[in-house]
This record gives sequence, C-alpha cells and structure tokens, in this order.
Amino acid sequence: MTTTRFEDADPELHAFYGDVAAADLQPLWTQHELMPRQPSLGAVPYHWPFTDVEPLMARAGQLVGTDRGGDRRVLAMSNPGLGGEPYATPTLWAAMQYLNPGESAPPHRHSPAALRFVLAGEGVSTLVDGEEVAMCPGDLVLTPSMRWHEHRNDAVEPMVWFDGLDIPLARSLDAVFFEPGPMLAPSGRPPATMRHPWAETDEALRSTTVHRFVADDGRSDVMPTMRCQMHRLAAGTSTTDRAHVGSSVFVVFRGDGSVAITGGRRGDVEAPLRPGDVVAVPSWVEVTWTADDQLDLFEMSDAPVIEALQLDRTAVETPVGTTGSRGDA
Ligand code: 1HN
Repeated sequence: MTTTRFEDADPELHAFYGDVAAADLQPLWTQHELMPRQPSLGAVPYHWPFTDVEPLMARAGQLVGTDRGGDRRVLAMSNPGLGGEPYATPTLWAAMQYLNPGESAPPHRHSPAALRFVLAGEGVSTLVDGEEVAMCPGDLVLTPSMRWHEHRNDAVEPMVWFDGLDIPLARSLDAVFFEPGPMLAPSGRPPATMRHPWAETDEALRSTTVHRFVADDGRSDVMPTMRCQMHRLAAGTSTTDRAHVGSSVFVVFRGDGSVAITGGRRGDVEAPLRPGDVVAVPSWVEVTWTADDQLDLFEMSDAPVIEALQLDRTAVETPVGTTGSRGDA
C-alpha cells in the first residue's frame, strides 16, 4: 500500500492539515505506530536483582513511615521501556513491600486487584475483609477487587514480600476507585479462599512442573485479571517458552539459575537468578529458564484478560522476531 504523506509544498494540503488539527482530528495515514506488525508497546524484558532491591527496601524502612499518606511502603518495578511509569509491564504492577516489626499498613480498598507472594520471614498477617490471613514463605495471598485490607507485622523482624496488582490495566480502562478505610468493615462480598499455602503448592509440584492456582470453583483463575502459577525446574534442566501474547512477571522463590529473553523490541536480556529476583517478560518474546539448583518460580500474568478477549496467540516456531515468525492462535 502506498500513502501520500504530508506534502508541505502544496499550500492547499498544508491548509487542510492545519484545519484537521484545529478540529482535533488526526488522519490515519500519518500514524506510524498504531498497528505494528507484532506487539511492541515499549515494555522491555527486564531483571531486578534482589541484591539491589533489598537494601533499598531496608533504607525505606528507616526513612519512610506507613501512616496515612504513605499507607504502604512499596518500591515498584519500573520497566525502563515504559517511559518512567511505575509499571513492570503494560498491564501489571510489580513491587516489593516492607513492614517493620510492630508496624501496620492502614486499611483501605480499591478496584485494582492485588496479590502477595511471600519470599521470606514470618509474623505478618493481612486482614482481608476483617479476616486474618497469615503470610508465610511461599504463600500466595489474594486481595481481590474492592476487598478491605490492611497488613500488620506482629513479629520481631522486618518482613518483605512481593506485591502484584493489575493497576495499569485498571487505569487504562479508567476503572480505578480507592477508598481509605476508617475501620475494617466487610465488603459485603462472599468469602473466598484468600490464602494458598506453600505446603499445598509444594505438594502439587511433586507431580507437575507448572501449578496453576485456581479459584474456589476448582478451574477459574484466582482473579479475573491475573493468572498465578508456580513453576518448578529440576536442577540442571532448561525450558523454553515460545513467544506468546500477554505479559508476565516472574519472582524467584527458591533455587538459582539463569534466564535468557530474546526477541524484545530493544534488545535481549540474560541474567543470573537468585531468590527474590524479579523478571518482567513483555508480550511476544521467547524465554529460556535454566535451573542450576531446583528452581521454583512464581508467575503472575495477564493471561485471563488476553484469553477472555480472544487475543491469545503463540508463535509457531522459533526463533521469534524474524519476518518468518507468524502467530498461530
Ligand atoms: C496496595 O493497596 C498495596 O495493600 C500494595 O499492600 C501496593 C500499590 C498501589 C495501590 C495500592 C497493599 C499498592 C496498593
């Protein structure tokens, strides 16, 4: 297809473009990024080592309170491809949260859904709709949309955990509500399983390499916007995920190894992995995970949204990023 681009020399056309702009209109034929050949929203494959994040969390623990105004002591993973937004991918917020002994993070609720994946430590509990939910290493704790929640650390050590939310997605749909809580009142929603204890996940991983966390009906994703899975790679093995539509954030729970991500719009990533490391995997890249020790990886993704909208597509062959690589739903 050929298009006639802006012809500055033609005074009639020049006037036309001026009038179009003055009417707050834009021609389709001058747009370049509207429909890329394949997903390329700007998020890059990225790795945040826990050795960088943990000392900064500890400093935040000394410098910043959790009282009203601060609310949550959280450092968000900011994907360098997303123009300074505090988002790990175009749809997912990923962060670490830090709570000192004796501290609490005050009650509130919001329409974005949240999950916590506990890396280490003990003594923190989250109150969801007034119900106390324990947080132990390896546990997945859910705070679905509009549930009241607050966190308390009744132990003697500070605690750090991973927070995942669908904030960028909810914001792009202009569907964000937030309400500070004067007290912990039930949200009026039916009770649901808020804690997926590590013992159950570990047990499931004895007979499978990928465990998908499911809702109380036994088959749906734990939350409508986010899929949660735990992957286990045996020591000395490697696995490659073909490029697919949708983004994920991985958190290393136990073990070590490495990750290699190729096909990213602005370069590839290769990084060693240690417990607490966070990896952003944008849409349409190929990922190879390698386990030196047995590697347990927590994953959250926007897959339920991609599937509900029938936008799911997986690359048929590798390598991706070449002109021959075509999707196949
Ligand atoms: C939130 O409520 C929590 O409750 C964590 O722990 C991170 C980021 C943005 C907005 C609300 C929490 C958050 C958040």
